[in-house]
Amino acid sequence: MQLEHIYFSVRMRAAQGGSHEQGGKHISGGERIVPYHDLSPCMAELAEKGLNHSRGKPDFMNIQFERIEETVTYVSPLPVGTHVVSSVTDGQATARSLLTEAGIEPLVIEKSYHVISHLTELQGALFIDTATGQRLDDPIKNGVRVSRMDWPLDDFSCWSNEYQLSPNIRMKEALTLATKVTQHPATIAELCWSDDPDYVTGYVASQKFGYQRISQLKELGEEKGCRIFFVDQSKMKDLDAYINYLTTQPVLIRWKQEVIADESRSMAGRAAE
Ligand code: PML
Ligand code: MG
Repeated sequence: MQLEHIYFSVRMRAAQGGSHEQGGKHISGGERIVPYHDLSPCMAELAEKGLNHSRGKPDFMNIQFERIEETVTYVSPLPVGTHVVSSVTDGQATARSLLTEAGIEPLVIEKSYHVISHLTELQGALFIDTATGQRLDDPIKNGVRVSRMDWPLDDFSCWSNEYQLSPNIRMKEALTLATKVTQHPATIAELCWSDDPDYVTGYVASQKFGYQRISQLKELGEEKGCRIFFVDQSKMKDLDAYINYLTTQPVLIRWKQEVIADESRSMAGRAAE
């Protein structure tokens, strides 16, 4: 087999007090898509990520890889905007106004905040129906974990350099996920902030306005995170098909290609002058 054309999905999850299935506390997770020759460094990086985490030291870790059979889709990263706010209250007001701009009814937004206020822990994403404000994913399962997405570091570094953004790996991972999730027409918006106690920046993402970072969405030290997908059920075949897209469709973010395409377009334009 020609290994250089084959991609592997690599996943890590770490917990404390036993595995996630045994009710352990979620510490860290990671998702990568790499060719065969990068499997070893990739697994070492993911192990390091899980072993040194602000949520605590894990006593359970699972790292697995599997060959991807599905065709990989290449997607440009969502455009990024930043809102610097002076308090959590301001940040949450900004989040609510962005969700409204994405087309979510205020009552649905309030219902979603009500749902998250009653959660103790969420490992994956929670789905809120944009028509009713009701939770759509199975509450027993503690959220749906989006899988099979990555943004190769060299391409991300060129992108962050071009936009003069600090090459923050956490943003790379979150923007990768948000780009994959909002590619699906049923995802009207995503609202997220971290479960890491030392990280207070969060975001609202949507195809309408891209990835809008908000500098503070929770208090420092808070370990309760949030990831909500606002979904329009009329734009999906059924919930299983939507979950199948989120968990199995491999998506790689690629920005440079866009530049190359733009450059060749402008060169073609110049040649035509
Ligand atoms: C996470 O840590 O899981 C989510 C991080 C969200 C914000 C990332 C950013 O800085 O843009
Ligand atoms: Mg986290």
